[in-house]
Amino acid sequence: MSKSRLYSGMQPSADSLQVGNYIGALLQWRDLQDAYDAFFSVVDLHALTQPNDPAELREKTRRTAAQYIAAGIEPSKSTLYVQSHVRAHAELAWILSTITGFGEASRMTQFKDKSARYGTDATNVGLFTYPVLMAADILLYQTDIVPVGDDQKQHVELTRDLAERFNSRYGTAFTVPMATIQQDTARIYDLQNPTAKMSKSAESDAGVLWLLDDPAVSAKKIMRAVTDNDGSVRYDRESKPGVSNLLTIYAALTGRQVPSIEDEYAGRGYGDFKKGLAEVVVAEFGPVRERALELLADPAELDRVLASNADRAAEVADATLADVYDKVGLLRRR
Ligand code: ATP
Ligand code: LTN
Repeated sequence: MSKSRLYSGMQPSADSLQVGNYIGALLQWRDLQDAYDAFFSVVDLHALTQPNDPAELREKTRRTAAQYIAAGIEPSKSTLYVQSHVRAHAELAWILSTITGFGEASRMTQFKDKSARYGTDATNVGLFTYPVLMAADILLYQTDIVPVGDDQKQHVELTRDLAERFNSRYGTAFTVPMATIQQDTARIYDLQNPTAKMSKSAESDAGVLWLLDDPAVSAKKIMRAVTDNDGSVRYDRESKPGVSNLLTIYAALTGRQVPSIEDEYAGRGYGDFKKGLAEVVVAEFGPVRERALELLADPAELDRVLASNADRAAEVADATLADVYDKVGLLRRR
């Protein structure tokens, strides 16, 4: 039996990924890549919805791809590619935009948040159609499951609605995908502000643990992480968000259960606990960082891998797009 399809992606919005991306996305992608026919993209077209320096965007795109591979996504097993290398994404997004309601798109909370933050004049139309492009990403590959954080759930719901609408209006062209949402325990918070999600585009980077940071810098950030005055290493998301967040990171990176870590550090204070976590983080990220830097030292080889994966992706995507063009009534070029 052929494997089910899986699709996910991340924006190249920073030079390095952060520990939340690693725990919340990459570790699961890596574990799922054997059981599924998996497609992982670096969604550079989506990244254009934010202001970018062109040379920096190119570099961030390579760096994001290198970190996927360094974290264990194997380009010989999974299809790991750059979104803009497959033209069909932008083309299908256009078709899907013609069956997306204006009101429907206006209800997307990510758009509402971002446009409220920037103001209408600084909000570009790409931000508004962002979810339509995301739907195109997913639907081009006849995707069965989409592992994402819960902030993306609404976008996958829209994707399902668009797939069903297209299929019933024009005939079946798309598999209707399902979001597989990560559990809340996989949510990592900012080390300095442990009630806010850790994010690549945080205003200050003091609370962000970067995958590609120097190990000494990561260790220092952990030692300075905000905790509380209670002094006991105990998970309590409500009253001890800082310590709970550190415990979550510790557990996720070691595969251990939180209570066993609590036991290990019972009566030992935060200094010891943070030192222990710093060792775990350095041991886990050290090899990932080295591998990523190695890959980035040979950009020609990395580009070659991305190109051959893009060829593989385009084969699937082009077949879907051709079917869609036929179904909506575009005249075929002979
Ligand atoms: P940006 O600040 O550019 O929005 P981000 O760091 O918030 O970036 P995304 O690129 O939006 O991350 O998300 C990529 C993937 O990483 C998604 O699957 C998302 O759920 C996951 N992810 C991001 N931040 C965290 C976090 N703090 N905890 C757990 N998972 C996260
Ligand atoms: N919007 C997503 C990134 C993304 C994505 C996708 C995720 C773009 N296209 C397709 C899954 C499937 C985010 O995580 N910020």
